[in-house]
Amino acid sequence: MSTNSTIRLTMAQAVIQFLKNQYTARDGIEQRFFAGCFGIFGHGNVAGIGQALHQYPDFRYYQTRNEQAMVHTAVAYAKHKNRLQSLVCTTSIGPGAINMVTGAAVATVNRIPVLLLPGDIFARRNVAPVLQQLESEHSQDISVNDCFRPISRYWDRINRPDQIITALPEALRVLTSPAETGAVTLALPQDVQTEAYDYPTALFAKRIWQVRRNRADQSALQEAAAWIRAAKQPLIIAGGGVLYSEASLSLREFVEQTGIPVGETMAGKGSLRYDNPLCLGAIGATGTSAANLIAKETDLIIGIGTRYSDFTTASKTQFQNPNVRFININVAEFDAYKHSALALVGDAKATLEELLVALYGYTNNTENQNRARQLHDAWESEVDRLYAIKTADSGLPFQGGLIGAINDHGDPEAVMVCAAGSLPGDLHKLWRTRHPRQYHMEYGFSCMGYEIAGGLGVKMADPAREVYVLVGDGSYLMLHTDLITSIQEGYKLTIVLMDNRGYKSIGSLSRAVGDQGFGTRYVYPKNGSLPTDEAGSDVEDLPVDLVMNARSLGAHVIECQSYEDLVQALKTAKTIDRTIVIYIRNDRYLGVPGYESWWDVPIAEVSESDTVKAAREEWEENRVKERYFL
Ligand SMILES: Cc1ncc(C[n+]2csc(CCOP(=O)(O)OP(=O)(O)O)c2C)c(N)n1
Ligand SMILES: [Mg+2]
Repeated sequence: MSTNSTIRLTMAQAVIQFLKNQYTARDGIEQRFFAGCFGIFGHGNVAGIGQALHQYPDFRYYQTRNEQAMVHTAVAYAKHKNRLQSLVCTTSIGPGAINMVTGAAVATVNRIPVLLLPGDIFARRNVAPVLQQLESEHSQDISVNDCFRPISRYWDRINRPDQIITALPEALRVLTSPAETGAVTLALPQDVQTEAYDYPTALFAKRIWQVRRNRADQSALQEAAAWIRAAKQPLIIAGGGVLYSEASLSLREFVEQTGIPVGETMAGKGSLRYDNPLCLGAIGATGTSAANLIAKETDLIIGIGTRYSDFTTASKTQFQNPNVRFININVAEFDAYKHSALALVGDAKATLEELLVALYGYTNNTENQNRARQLHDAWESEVDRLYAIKTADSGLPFQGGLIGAINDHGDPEAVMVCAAGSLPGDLHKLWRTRHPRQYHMEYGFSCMGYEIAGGLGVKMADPAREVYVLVGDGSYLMLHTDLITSIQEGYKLTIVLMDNRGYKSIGSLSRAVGDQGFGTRYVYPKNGSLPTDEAGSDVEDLPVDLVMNARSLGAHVIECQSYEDLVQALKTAKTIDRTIVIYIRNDRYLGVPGYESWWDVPIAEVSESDTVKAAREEWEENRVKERYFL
């Protein structure tokens, strides 16, 4: 083939041909980057990307029921693949396109690669306004797809077919960059998708994007080693970067050799096995007593692959040692420099291994190690205590106990998927993580509705594992319809649906801010207003039947009343080969407590309510503990 040979394709055909030939490689292991394309067709893509997908069946097309859901599926797929593989999402224009906005933010906030191809209004303009077009009196260069700009790591609108020749490689550079990745949006005008162009054949050659393990600067590494040697009580915070970098074994070795204990963020949970004696488990607002007590005292935090969200830092109150300082290992300079840290800008695995060499002969003192081990053991007893509580005073099952049932009786090699509600906090504390891929929590955006769609993405990424989706009734009601896709494509999910008739999480938060759970119960209004928790059981439940709902979508459904029923249902689930929904009601009020931590949710400064006034006073006392790390 001559170097200047060309091939005549529509822009959409060229996009799919290009995407088919993109690969990533890390540590010599190569994989196709895109496993296919999810989508819903409308006039904005059916004749363009839709036609191209039909023409190239080797680039698999998947249906979804909801555009937001398919982006969750793509995010979960890419997260489970440690960002080395992903999925593409195509939509029509207008509402179909911006239904992806929430999913795009999930991707970008969590730093997960997904490629979004929303259809766009005619570049040619003569027939405007087209169906679903947002008109603007001050510019014709505006469409609803501009909403994707702030939530995309790369955004482009392709107004001529030849523009993809430079746009697609940029899109892939960003998607495969561990430091820059997130949602990438290429808005594809409906007319341009169908226009033909003589594309250079070289555009469609196989491309391998090397995901390099960049190293930190040598002098920074030596300085970090000196800081660690000088520290009185160092603590590691393991974030999602540990998992994406596949650094768990290197972290274990680092911990075994240095004796420095580890707290885990929501994204980093599973970095160490729960029973490693120096694994202190969850850290921060949803953390364990073990991690949080040491976090209060530590004078040196080694943050690995963490963004330091307010849940991790307990709204900047968790680290109370006046001399505390930070060493941050991170691929992204932005995160590495947080909290005035000594920045080790580099890959977690490579940097940890080099730091360990620089620390030759060092070990954390025995007193620190013993204290960490004792706190670890005490925490495990606390988990045992909570796992043993099967029912609340109401007679309904207790969520903490139900989590124990799934952890004890579910498949230990399975993946647990969750995102929002009261479950994430309980799971962060209580879930005993046995392998690095087991705890799949979307807590960067904590987006209700991620659970089932995300579970599908995980199952597609790792079909050999059982996938347990833990979902509250609120999240389920918001977005559950891709349960159908899991059945259509034969990807079995075991969905445990925890029904507490509303928002247990926000109900409890509402009571804590003095508002009696207002607006968080699924009940009929009474005297013109929605009853609060003060109404107790004097309420009328809504006639919603989630069991029938799940069954109507094709799921195998088991309804449970008790802890024992759930254990039995989990056993049955293993023998069923299609998506199964295990439905269980549970108590709204009995919660897993907090441990040595706080979260800043500001309370009304003036109010007529005594409970709000009291909550404000308590808030003011805690607020003063918030620190700057300068
Ligand atoms: C899309 C979205 N909307 C609103 C919220 C705020 N929010 C967080 S948890 C929650 C309630 C979740 O209810 P449910 O799924 O039943 O879980 P529960 O709190 O009862 O455990 C709400 C409304 C959110 N996280 N995501
Ligand atoms: Mg609920």
